[in-house]
Amino acid sequence: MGRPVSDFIAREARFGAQNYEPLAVVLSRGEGVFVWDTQGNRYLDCLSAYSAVNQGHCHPKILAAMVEQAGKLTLTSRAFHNDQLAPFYEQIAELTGSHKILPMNSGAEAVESAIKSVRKWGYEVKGVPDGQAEIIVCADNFHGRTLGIIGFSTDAAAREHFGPFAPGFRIIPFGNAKALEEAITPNTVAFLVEPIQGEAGVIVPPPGYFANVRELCTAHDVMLILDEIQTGLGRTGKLLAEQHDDIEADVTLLGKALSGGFYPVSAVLSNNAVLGTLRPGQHGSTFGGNPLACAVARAALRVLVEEGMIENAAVQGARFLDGLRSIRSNVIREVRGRGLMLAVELHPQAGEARRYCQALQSKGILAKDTHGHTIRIAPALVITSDQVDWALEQIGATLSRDLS
Ligand code: IF1
Repeated sequence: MGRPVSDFIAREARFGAQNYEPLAVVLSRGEGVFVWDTQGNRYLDCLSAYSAVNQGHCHPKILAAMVEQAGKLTLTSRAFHNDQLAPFYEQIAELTGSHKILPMNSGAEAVESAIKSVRKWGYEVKGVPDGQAEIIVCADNFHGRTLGIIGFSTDAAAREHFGPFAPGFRIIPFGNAKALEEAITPNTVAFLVEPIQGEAGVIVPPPGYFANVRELCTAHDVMLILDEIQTGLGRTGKLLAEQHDDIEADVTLLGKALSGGFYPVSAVLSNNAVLGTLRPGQHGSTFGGNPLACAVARAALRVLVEEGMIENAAVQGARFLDGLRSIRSNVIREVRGRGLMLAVELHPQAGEARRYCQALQSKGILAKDTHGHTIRIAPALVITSDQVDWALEQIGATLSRDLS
């Protein structure tokens, strides 16, 4: 038995900025799909750190790579070369077919870096007049927390009293190709979009949407930037979510699971044209591309592929989705998702989804509510059939009761 949970929570509250409202659980250990709290209770983690631990908590091979590299060389800055960067580039290029790679740290930094790069491409290659570049984004987007990004958020909580914001963004509805066509102007340099909107509540666009988007972007010489920070690296049952639609983005953003949750590692991937416009001194990061990050990311990518996690996400995701859809409950409004990126939306009159997450916690499942009425379910991609079935039993038992 460790210290009481309330002790950690009260001490956090005393000094910490109150920008989160976590469930009342204090975790101290993780392994695979499971985490344990300070009291020794085990939970099936159905959030996976917002899909950063796709490979499962504390994957032994990623851990070994991290420990080995940490004892050799961790950070050189990009003022010098390091021996881990080239193999990191080669591995991503081989896996994804991309031609140029820019390593950063957080997801938001990858998004910011892509915005800078497509603007530069717009001015120097497409011929947009300087200062006039426009980027189209979607309503209910989530791309991170930096000033540039929140400026084009439509979520009041994310934006309110953080302005003024940068101009140059146009907001259209998600899943509507006609709206994209109408929003494109000669100054449009890019369309930035999530393949499945995560924070919005796991919104899967209508079939054919991305094929249309790809055609429009090609026809108008607009760079298609897919933010695969959450959907990428196996989460939806494919390496990249774009593969479900048989398309290729011009710019792909990776983060989160690129390190398996050990370390913040993100990357911008592109064709030669977009990242090819960057010259020395125009962009950078102290930690981006450091040897520790590169070694961790290489191991994280290797186990994802070698251990069949992407295929497992497709198989177990289908099992989970079927199981959720067969739960008979008057509180469930809709079940959505692809692969192991799943969500259960509750009827507004069922009460707050958070209450159901608390009830799930008492049954040994950690999940996160979003937008009041939706429970997100995204376990690590190493989950087994038995674990899926067990989770379905607990979720079924919880949602068959009306907690309102
Ligand atoms: C938080 C959501 C998930 C992302 C996409 C970029 C980023 C994210 C598609 C930025 C980050 C996180 C951050 C987390 C909540 C969370 C989230 F609920 F907001 F939507 F995952 F579901 N693009 N998503 O989802 O990456 O800079 O954080 O590394 O607490 O803000 P980051």
